[in-house]
Amino acid sequence: MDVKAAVAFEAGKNLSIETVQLEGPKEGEVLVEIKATGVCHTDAYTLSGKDPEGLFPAILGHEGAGIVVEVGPGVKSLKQGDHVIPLYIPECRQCEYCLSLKTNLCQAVRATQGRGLMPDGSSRFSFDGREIFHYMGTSTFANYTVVPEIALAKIRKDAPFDKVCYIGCGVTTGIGAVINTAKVEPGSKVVVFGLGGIGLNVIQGAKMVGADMIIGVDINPSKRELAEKFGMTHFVNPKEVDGDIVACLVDLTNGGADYSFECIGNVQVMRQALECCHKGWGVATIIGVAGSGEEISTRPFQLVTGRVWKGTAFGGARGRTDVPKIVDWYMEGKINIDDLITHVMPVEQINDAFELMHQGKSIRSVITF
Ligand code: NAD
Ligand code: AHE
Ligand code: ZN
Repeated sequence: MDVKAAVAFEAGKNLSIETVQLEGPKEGEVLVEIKATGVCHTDAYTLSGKDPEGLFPAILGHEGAGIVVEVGPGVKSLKQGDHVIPLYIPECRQCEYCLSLKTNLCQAVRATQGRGLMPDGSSRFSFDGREIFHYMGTSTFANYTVVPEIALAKIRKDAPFDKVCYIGCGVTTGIGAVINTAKVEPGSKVVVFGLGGIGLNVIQGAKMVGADMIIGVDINPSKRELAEKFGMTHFVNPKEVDGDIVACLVDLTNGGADYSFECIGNVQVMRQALECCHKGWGVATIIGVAGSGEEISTRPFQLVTGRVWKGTAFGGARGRTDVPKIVDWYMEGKINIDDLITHVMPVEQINDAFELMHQGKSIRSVITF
């Protein structure tokens, strides 16, 4: 079938709106009509050429929501008309990783997904007879996409697509990092580096679990107001700190953070996130994604003396199980998504969404089809 898609032909170039061809779903696959998709910084990261797994030409996008149009042979858990959120981390409930209950990193289709292909090793997308790669197994920058059954969370039908698409990445990543990965306790002192689409959801999660002090750190002072609305109690702009930012944060927390979160993708800040933690118990959770070849470093003494560095993908959430529950939280008014969606635009304007992100003017832009 013909599909409207924003195609990334080359790293560093604007996306191009094209009519591409999409083959129907094969064994275990599902054709989904994408109704809305968010634009996450990770899409920009891959488009920039810094992602070692970045492939071109590709259809990016991993924060979508839509409706099942057709199911392939063998699909049992979904039917035409179901509302779904595609998952860049599937949940097969059968692999060693799923069965361990120690991680959400289902590996059932990870190898082919990382090569921009469906589990059978081929692509469903093409343009002028040339193969186009899938992205993160989701490719939501198209009005139709094909996704493995295990990579779809079925959600309630009354949830608005242009809001709950954000649960496909940013909301779940931020709130999940607090609840599932760091397991922040009530009364904690929390430092959040980067107050964008992820960091504000970390703040929202920290407030939900009853953190006492929630310090937001960002070089863009315009992020302050919204962060305060979501529960930030103190704001630190590193550009306005005289001297060392780590010393400033240790001082402000009276000994260090119980929990810190890096939501930028900057390896120097990842070090600050660890070193601002409290001696003996502080835990720094890395959420940001850093470019190919970049590395983190610290004095091992930081770890010897009890600080912990950990990381999280999709907030440790098991998508098919957890995403429908987070959609319920939104529908019940327990979490705020609306105020984080600062821009909504048709797919024809998708490059503006990337521009707004780079200029620090948006939190989340949502693309509608
Ligand atoms: P964003 O662009 O919306 O937000 C980034 C924020 O960081 C901005 O407010 C910016 O002003 C701030 N910032 C930049 N440099 C800074 C610095 N040196 N010190 C302090 N603040 C600084 O991006 P986002 O969509 O929130 O994504 C954030 C990061 O999280 C990206 O690296 C993205 O790839 C990653 N991410 C990871 C996961 C995961 O599962 N681990 C999921 C989603 C996004
Ligand atoms: N291809 C990248 C990996 C980037 C990465 O870490 N992605 C996160 C999700 S970011 C969503 O916005 C993730 O889920 N990681 C686990 C995984 O298996 O990819 C690189 O740097 O190589
Ligand atoms: Zn994302």
